[in-house]
Amino acid sequence: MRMVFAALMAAAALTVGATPASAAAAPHIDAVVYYTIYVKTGNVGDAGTDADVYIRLIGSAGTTGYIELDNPGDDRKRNQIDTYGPMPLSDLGTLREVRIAFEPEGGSPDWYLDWVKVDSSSGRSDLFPCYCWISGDSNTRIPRA
Ligand SMILES: [Ca+2]
Ligand SMILES: [Ca+2]
Repeated sequence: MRMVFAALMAAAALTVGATPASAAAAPHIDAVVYYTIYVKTGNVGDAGTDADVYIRLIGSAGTTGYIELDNPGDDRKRNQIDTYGPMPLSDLGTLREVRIAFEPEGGSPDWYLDWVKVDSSSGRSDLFPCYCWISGDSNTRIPRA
């Protein structure tokens, strides 16, 4: 497992090094990357929710805490895409997965999540497909496509 991990890290380093935006950037220490998170609620009956939702981004170079996904107005209505950010974070490297922490609220709290997409100012766009119901006090792991 260690060797596999080392190989993945080496591949990630090569990928980062080959990215024009990264090559053009000044010193990489304390580099800030802006992340935009898109969340698509499914188009099936009762897909929407008033639950509290938090996301954690897990990358090869860092992991965030749980970030609340709450815009002004009604989030996570049926067939709606909610956009959060852009938010400045330290560079997470290659995103591996996201975690969705869920706290039920309101009527019909179960949520049908189609997918999460994360774009970054370093030029990456990563998709995390779920196509699943999220319910109860839960923490759901969604690997990158
Ligand atoms: Ca619902
Ligand atoms: Ca809201």
